[in-house]
This record gives sequence, structure tokens and C-alpha cells, in this order.
Amino acid sequence: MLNTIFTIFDTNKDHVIDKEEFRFCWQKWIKQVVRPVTALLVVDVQNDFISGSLAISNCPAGHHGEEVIPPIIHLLEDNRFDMVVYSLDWHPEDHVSFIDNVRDRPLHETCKITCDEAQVYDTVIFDSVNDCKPTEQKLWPRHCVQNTWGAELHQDLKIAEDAVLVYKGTDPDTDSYSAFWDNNKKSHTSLNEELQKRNITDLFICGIAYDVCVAATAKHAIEIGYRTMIVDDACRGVSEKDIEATKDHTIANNGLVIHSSQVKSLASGRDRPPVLAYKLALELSKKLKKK
Ligand code: VGL
Ligand code: ZN
Repeated sequence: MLNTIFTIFDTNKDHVIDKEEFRFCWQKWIKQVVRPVTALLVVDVQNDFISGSLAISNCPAGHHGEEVIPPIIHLLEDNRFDMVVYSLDWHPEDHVSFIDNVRDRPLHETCKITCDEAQVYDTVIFDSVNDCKPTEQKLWPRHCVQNTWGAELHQDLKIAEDAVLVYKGTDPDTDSYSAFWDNNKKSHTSLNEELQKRNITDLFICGIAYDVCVAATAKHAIEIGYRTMIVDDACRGVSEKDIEATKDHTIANNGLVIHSSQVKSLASGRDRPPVLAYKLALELSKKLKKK
């Protein structure tokens, strides 16, 4: 890791970091590592996932969604994030992910089940719409319908001042687990733009469901280039196996899975894990190569 980092900043590859190289290193790497600009991203802490139609307590892991609320409140009270974002799953009535809408769109010929056989939590394949490839779609109970109680953020959740709300899954034909892009990567929300506006470097991600929308959001955050941390004890999910896969993917891609008690020293730049410095160096290297 150290050698890779050295080589990235030794731009002329003469095995010496000269003054110009050090200037770049200082401006673009050391500064950010020592003083990260942070955002807390609270994913889908909405009634339907906690006690409504898609309560995750009915899912295989048997988790209780409301348990994310105390650690999230504590995070908000104990830290000064440069930005706090709440994402909301925000579907129209005719959304493609609802089991009771399965008859509204033609299934693709490669789909192994018919619409009469399809049950909740099954995955089907719909014909292409809006010139996307035929897409796999997991069928969920009707949930988070726009402007209904089920789509509201839980009443015990603290809403930070100047918080940014991000709505996703608003296109009837496309599901969107990530708070950045929809599942076909055809359209994006305002999230990345809002983060860039504030020069955010580090994302702390928490919420529901760990292995669905938290997982997809963390994956895209890492792809875009953010130093990404999942706050493990402030997430609850659907399936233990998929939660493990989410953690593995994050760690394998130079992100971190942390406990909420670690956030304070990380967000203030007192704790500086090498892997996050490494992640930023890799992103800078990509930008240098593009020039
Ligand atoms: C979610 C299933 C369907 C989530 C959203 O927020 O994790 N899960 N839509
Ligand atoms: Zn949804």
C-alpha cells in the first residue's frame, strides 16, 4: 500500500517526491486525510420498513428497523457533520417493484415464472422499457407510496438542521435501491451534486435495509470515489447472508465497516485509517491518468 501511494505521488517516477509533487500531495491528499469533510447518509428510515407493509421484522434476518434510530440520534448529537442527508424510497402507485402490479407489464420470454405464479420476494424479468435491457426485478409488497404514512420518515428520527432529502424510486418503470443511481444506472438523483457542492470527502452510511438500499448506496459511493464507511450498528437488514456480502464488498473495495462509537474520532480526523488514505490516493491516481 505504501509503495503504491509513493508511486502515485512520484508523478515523474524518479523515486523522489520533489517540491511540485509534494505540493500536489499536500493539497489533494494530506489535507483531506487530516481534515475530512463529512456527510452522514441516513438511508430509508421510513415507516413501511419498520412497522408497515415491508417491515423487515418479517424478513429472514428478523431484524427490527426501529433499532437504527437510537444510534442515529446519538450520531447526530455527538458529531458535527458537514452535511446530513436522508434518502427516501418514494414510489408512485404503479411502481414496477410492487407484487400487485406484476400483471401491468409484460414478462420477458426468459422469465421462468408466469405472473400468476409470481409471489412476493420472487425475482422476475420484465420486457425492456425505455430502451433498457430486460431487467430483473425483485417483487416487494406495496411500500413507500408517495405522500402516504408508510413513506414518511419515522417520527422518532431526529432531522438535522439544513438536512438534504433525496427521493428515489420515483420512476414507475425503474426501481432504485441506491440513493445515487437507479438500478439500471440510467438516471441519478441530486445526491452526488449536493455532496460535490460541499466538497464532501467522507461518507458515513447507515439505515435500512442494510443489504438492499444501504448496500447499493455504499457500492455506488465507493465507485464514485468517496471514502466510504458503513456504520454497522446503525443498520438493520433483510438477510444475514446478504448483510455479510455487503460488509465483504465494502472492505474489499477500501471502505470500512465501523461501530458508531468510532465515528467521532474518524469524522474529526483524529483517527486516520491507512485504507481510507489509500482509497483517496487511488482516486487521485485515476484523475491524474485522465489528464
Ligand atoms: C428497499 C426494498 C425495496 C430499501 C427499498 O430501502 O432497502 N428495500 N425498496
Ligand atoms: Zn422500494
